[in-house]
Amino acid sequence: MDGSSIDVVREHPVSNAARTVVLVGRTGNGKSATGNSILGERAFISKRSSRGVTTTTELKTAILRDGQQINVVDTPGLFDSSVKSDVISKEIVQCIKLAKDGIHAILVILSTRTRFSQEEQSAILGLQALFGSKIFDYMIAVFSGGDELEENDETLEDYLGGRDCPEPLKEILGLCGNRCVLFDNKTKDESKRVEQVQRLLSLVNLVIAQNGGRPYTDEIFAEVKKEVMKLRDQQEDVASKGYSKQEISHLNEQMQRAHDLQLKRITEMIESNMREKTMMLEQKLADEHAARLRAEETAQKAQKSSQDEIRKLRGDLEAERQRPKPRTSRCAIM
Ligand SMILES: Nc1nc2c(ncn2[C@@H]2O[C@H](COP(=O)(O)OP(=O)(O)OP(=O)(O)O)[C@@H](O)[C@H]2O)c(=O)[nH]1
Ligand SMILES: [Mg+2]
Repeated sequence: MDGSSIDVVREHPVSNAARTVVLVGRTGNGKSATGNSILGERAFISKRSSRGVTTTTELKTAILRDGQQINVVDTPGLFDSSVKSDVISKEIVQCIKLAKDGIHAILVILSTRTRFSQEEQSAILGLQALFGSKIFDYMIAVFSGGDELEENDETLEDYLGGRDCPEPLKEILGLCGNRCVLFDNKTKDESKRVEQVQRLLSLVNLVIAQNGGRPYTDEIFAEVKKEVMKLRDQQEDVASKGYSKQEISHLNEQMQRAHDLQLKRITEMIESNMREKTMMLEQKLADEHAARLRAEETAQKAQKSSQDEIRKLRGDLEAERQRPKPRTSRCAIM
């Protein structure tokens, strides 16, 4: 952390209430492995596979050595282009339900073992389209594969390549306030694992401080939360009214059905919202791509025409050189 970041944390001391982080990113980037590193146990299934391993959003909790509670929400590779929007919206609702006290940080898991792809860029921009630019204030980029970088004696800075960092990745990191951290999820060295988690938690604390202690929330979050609270209140109410067991079970069933219907409505709302925003985003990226191609074509044409010109000049020069020179007539001196 730089000096100014330390100042932010000093000026806004954060409470030691539980931290909730959500892991997002392309399938196979190491979301579940990073979740396990944070929790210090094999809580999520993480393995090499040709297809998505995590299929549903899950929450696991651990109490760290210093007593800090950490809730980790692991998600499937939701923003891969093959995933349908109804699945994404269902998992988003599930994620909000699980992170019931709000999300303190969104960990975007990137892998140093694969290239940053356009698909990843549009996925992150898709999150922005759905939840607004405020989402970036909560994002931290976590690069997995620290062990492989170390094998090559490389640091994260070397990997990112300073000025040579690909423009789309640079842009995304900039939007995340350049908060990034490297994780080696394969390490057997417990002190290294703890140190990585501490570095990440410092960034989470920075995010919390910079957001005035407020976890991430928006309209969709508020709606889901309202429904979850409503169901809980109704269930408590029924339980306190002295109904028979059978009546309670019948009423609970009815309330659960109404609750499910409401969540389905919210899910459909997210889905249609997402479809619309995705289409707009795809159009924007396609327009940018077409503009880039046009610019390249113009540059190529300009290059070709100047090459043609040079070739012609050379030809003229050569022709001039080859032309027989008129003999200079000698003057006869009489
Ligand atoms: N060498 C190395 N391998 C890693 C690291 N992190 C994850 N992996 C490997 O990457 C593969 C995929 O990891 P997962 O944690 O299952 O990835 P995921 O993002 O959860 O994948 P899905 O659940 O399919 O979305 C596994 O074989 C992990 O062991 C790391 O830091 N170093
Ligand atoms: Mg996984």
